[in-house]
Amino acid sequence: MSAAGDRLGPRVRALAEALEAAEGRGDAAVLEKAKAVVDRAGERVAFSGSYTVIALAGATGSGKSSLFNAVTGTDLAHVAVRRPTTSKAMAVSWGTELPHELLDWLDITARRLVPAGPNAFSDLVLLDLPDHDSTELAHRLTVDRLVELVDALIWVVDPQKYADAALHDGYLKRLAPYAEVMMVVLNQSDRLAPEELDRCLRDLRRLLDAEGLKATPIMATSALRGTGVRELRASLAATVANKQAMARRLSTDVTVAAGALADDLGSGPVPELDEDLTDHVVRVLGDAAGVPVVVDGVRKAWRKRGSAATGWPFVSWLGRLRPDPLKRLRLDVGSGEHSPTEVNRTSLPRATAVQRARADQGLRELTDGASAGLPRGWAQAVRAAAAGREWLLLDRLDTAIAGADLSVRRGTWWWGLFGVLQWLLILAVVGGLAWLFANPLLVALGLPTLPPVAWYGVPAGTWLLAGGLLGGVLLAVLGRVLVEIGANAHARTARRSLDDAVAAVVDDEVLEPVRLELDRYRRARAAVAAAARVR
Ligand SMILES: Nc1nc2c(ncn2[C@@H]2O[C@H](COP(=O)(O)OP(=O)(O)OP(=O)(O)O)[C@@H](O)[C@H]2O)c(=O)[nH]1
Ligand SMILES: [Mg+2]
Repeated sequence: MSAAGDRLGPRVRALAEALEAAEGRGDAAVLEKAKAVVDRAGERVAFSGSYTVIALAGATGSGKSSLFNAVTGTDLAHVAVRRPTTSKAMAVSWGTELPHELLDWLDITARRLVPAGPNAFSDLVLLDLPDHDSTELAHRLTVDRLVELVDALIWVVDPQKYADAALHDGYLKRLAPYAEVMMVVLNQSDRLAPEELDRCLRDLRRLLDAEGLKATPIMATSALRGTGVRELRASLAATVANKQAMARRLSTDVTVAAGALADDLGSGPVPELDEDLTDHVVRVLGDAAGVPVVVDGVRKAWRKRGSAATGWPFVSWLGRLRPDPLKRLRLDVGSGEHSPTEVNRTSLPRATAVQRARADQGLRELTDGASAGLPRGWAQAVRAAAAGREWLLLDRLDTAIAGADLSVRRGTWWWGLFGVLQWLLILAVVGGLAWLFANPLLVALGLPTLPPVAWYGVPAGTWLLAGGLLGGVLLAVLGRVLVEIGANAHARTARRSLDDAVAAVVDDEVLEPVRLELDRYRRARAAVAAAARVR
C-alpha cells in the first residue's frame, strides 16, 4: 500500500486501544471524535477501499455544479441562477456498476453511473455538494458530514467570495492538517481580466499559505468557457491513480485525533505511589483498626498466662480471676470456637473520630500524590480507585486482625518446668511445716517423738519451710522477669504480623487499584504515542 497507508492499520488499532484505556477518564468530546475516526477508518477501508471519493465544495453560486458537469462531461448536476440550487449531494461514478455500499455509507441517494467512454475515470466517485454558506441549515449539515468522510476535497471559489470568512474560518483553517488532500479552484475566471486573475490568484495563494495550507494547490477555471477544465480533470485522474488520497486522509484523521488525545492526556511525568506515605497509611489505618490495642493485649495475655504458669502458686491463682485480655477482644480463640460460616469478627473498640480523620487524611495525601499532575478525569479516577472502598477497608482490616496468628496460645516450654519446680517448692514448705509441728503433736498425743535433725544448728523442718518459701518467691521473680521478656518479644512479633496483615489489606484495597489506574494511564499514553507515529 501507499506510504501513508503502511502504518494505518496499526495506528488505528493503537488509537482504539488508547480510547479504550481513556474511556470515562479523558475529555468526552475528544474521545468521541477519536472514536468516530476509528469507526470511520475501519468502515471506509471495508467499503470499496479501491475507490477514491472526491467532493466539490464551496459557497453557493461559485459554480460547483457547473464545474461538476464540465468535468464529468454530463449535465447531471442542476445549474441555475436561483440560489441556492443544489440541496442534496450527488455522486457519479464511471463504469458498469455503482459502488452502492460506499455510497450507502456516505448516505448519498442521488447517484449516477456514467458509462465508460474515452474520457471516463476509473475508481473515482465525484460528489457535487450543496453550499456551505446558505441559509439552509440542512445544506451545511450535509457539507459538514461529508467533509469528514471524503478522501479529497476541491474547494470551488469565485472572484467575489474567495476570501470569505465562512470558508476560511469555518473550514480551511481548521482543515489545515489535510492540506495535501485538498485543492482550491478559482472558478468564473472568465469574469476577470488576465492581470486581475493573476492578482486574485496571488492573493488567494497568500491567504492559503498564511493558513497553513501551503501544500494545497490552486488553479483557475471557467466552467462557462471550459478554461482549466482539462487541467482539473488531469489533476483528478492523477489523484485517483496515485491511490494515496484515502490513506492520507485517514492517516491525517488518526494524526489529528491522536494529537488531541495526547494533549488531553498531558505529557508530564507519571506520578507514583510514595513509599513513605504508603507506610504512613499502613500505620494510621492500623491504629484506626486497633493494632496497638491488640499488641497490648498480646503483651498482657502473655504476661497473664506466663504468670499463672510460673508464678508463686500462693498468689498466682489470683491472676486467673482476671479476664484474658485477648479473649475479651475475641482474639486468639481457638479455630473451633468460630462457626465456619461466620465471619471472624473481633470486639476491638471502634476507631475514634481522630483516628478516622488521620486515616482519611493519610489516604488522601497518598492518592493526591499518586494523582499529582494527571489530567482531571484521570486524577479523579485514581482517587476513586482508592476511595471507593473505604467502608470495606476497616471491615477487612478487622477480619485480617482476627485472622492474624498471634501465637500466644501455646505458651512456652519452660513454663511447665517452672510450674513443676513451684509445686516441688510448695511440697518443701508443706513438708517443712509438717516436720516442725510433728514432734509437739506427737508429744501431745503421748507418742514417741522423731529424732531431731538439724543442719548448722537449724532444724531441718525450718530449712525446708524457709527454703521452700524463699525458693518459690525467687523462682516467681525470675519467672516474672523471663515472662516479661517473652511478653515484649511476642508483642513485637504480633506487631510485625499485624502490620503485615494490615499492609496486605491496604495493598489489596488501595495500592493495587491505584497502581492499575496508573498503569492504565501509562497504557493510554503509550498507545497514543504509537497512534501518532507515522513511520
Ligand atoms: N461567468 C461564469 N458563470 C458561471 C461559471 N460557473 C458557473 N456560473 C454560473 O453561476 C451560477 C451558479 O452556478 P452553479 O453551478 O449552480 O453554482 P453552485 O456552486 O452549484 O451553486 P449552489 O448549488 O447553489 O451551491 C449559474 O448561473 C452558472 O451559470 C463560470 O465559470 N463563469
Ligand atoms: Mg450546485
